Amino acid sequence: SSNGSAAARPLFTVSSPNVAYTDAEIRSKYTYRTTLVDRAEDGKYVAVPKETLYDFKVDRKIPKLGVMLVGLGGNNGSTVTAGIIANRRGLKWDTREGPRAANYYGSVIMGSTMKLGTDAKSGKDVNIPFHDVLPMVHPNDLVIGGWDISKLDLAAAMDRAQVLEPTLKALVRKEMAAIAPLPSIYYPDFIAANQEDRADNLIPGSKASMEHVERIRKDIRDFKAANGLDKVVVQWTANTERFSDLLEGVNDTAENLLKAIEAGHEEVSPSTVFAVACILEKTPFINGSPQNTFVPGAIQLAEQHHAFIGGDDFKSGQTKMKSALVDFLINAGIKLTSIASYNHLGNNDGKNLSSQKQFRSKEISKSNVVDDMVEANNVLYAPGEHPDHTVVIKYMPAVGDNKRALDEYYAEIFMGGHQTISIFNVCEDSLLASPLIIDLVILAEMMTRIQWKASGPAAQGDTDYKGFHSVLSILSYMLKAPLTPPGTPVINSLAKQRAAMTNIFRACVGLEPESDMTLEHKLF
Ligand code: NAI
Ligand code: DG6
Repeated sequence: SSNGSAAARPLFTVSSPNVAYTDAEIRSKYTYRTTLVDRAEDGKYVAVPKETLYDFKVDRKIPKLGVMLVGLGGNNGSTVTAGIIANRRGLKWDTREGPRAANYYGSVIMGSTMKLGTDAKSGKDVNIPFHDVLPMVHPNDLVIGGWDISKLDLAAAMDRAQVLEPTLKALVRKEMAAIAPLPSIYYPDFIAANQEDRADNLIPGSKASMEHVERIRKDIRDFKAANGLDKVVVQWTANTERFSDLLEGVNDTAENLLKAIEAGHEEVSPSTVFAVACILEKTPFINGSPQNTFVPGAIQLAEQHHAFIGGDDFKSGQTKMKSALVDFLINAGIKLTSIASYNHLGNNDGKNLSSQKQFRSKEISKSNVVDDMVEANNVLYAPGEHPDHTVVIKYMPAVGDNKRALDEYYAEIFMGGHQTISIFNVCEDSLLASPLIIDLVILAEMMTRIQWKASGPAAQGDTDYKGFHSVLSILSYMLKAPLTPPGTPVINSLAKQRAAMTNIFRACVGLEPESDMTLEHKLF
């Protein structure tokens, strides 16, 4: 097991008067440097550098962590579970292309590195695995469970998913067969009617109720106790639901939402009931689907309970490319004028999305992903101007989980010329989503162990450490429609999202943000 090893033997320590290590904690003093801008009456700007001092405190004890997936028996749920089992056991299997071995490719935490600094002797970059920057849980140590409205055990579920190689399935079959999803709540109006035939594992009741909330809370507590866990993170990877109507007096405040659940209001979705149960249980809850699970009342409830939430909608293939490519085009000064995004897929997700209301949820989350990049470039775009953007999804059973995504980016270049970029992206959807599920769990758990307080004049006498805001916008890199604390901006640019993650974690160990200035190689 990797449990505890990072705390005992970190790959690096920081030697600085601003950083202190104890067995239990890492404490750092960090100067956050920003720029405040004033606009004068003549339209000119005055930029003023600003420094804010923070103290960060990181709990070094790596907990025994459970992850409970809503939709455990789906393509993502069964694939990520088999993948973790295969990694834990270091499995190798045969394919028609030769032997393959378990890996965590596609996980930022497990598969990518960050620059720690410059080698004191050679001057070369020293890079470390992302996983080592803070004492994080290792995915091999996750205990997995969860709920599904379909009662198939995970061995049968992975057969139904048609994602993994038969040789790999044979190696994990026994362990997978021992995992059966807990019964779940099913309010038929929220997902496509074509899902009804798999709903055979249900908690009685077809509308929201406090009994449902309490049942889910008990499931979490029982799972924790049965597996001797310190903590649990819950993630929604169940079917995409339709949007809930936002109604005054129903889901606009925490109090009204709780009353609406008690009254069995028809606009409270299963995913919101799960979110409320997790918030009340102080268990981080992440929404991997596009629907508006986090109605204003749910966000307020999370804030009141200092519980962590994150969402929405895993950003796996087409959108991840989009949030990198559009960033590149617009920051290169190229005027993107339209994006046409088409895709077809044949898994159960595609089947559910063939229904209009569920497709609409996905269309919304896939469409708003370039707004901030466009708005930021006031040289290319006038206020309110934005590229045309269309999103099409078609259900094509034959291709199964092997999603095909075709994108055309059309841009205006120098002197009225045009650039057309056409992308054909083929991928096994669940093999892209599974590492994101892992990253989201590990990051969300890590955030439960980081505390901060203002230091210096900004502290204004407040000496208590506190957690980050309930809405974990640090998870944005993995999510298509990032949820941010109310009133704060949404960042879609993939590069900025990654920089936020790495630099916040670096700050926790007293390191400066990753800088690509490399003056040491330019000023000699
Ligand atoms: P899937 O349809 O194979 O799995 C969903 C599972 O949820 C099914 O087993 C279903 O029985 C279960 N379910 C439905 N309602 C439930 C409820 N109320 N409680 C418990 N279980 C329930 O879909 P897949 O491919 O695993 O995707 C899961 C979700 O993740 C979908 O909403 C999809 O849109 C979203 N997503 C997937 C991405 C990917 O790359 N695979 C990327 C972005 C989002
Ligand atoms: C087809 O759009 C089905 C969806 O569930 C996507 O596969 C999923 O949202 C991933 O989308 P993207 O845009 O991140 O590849």
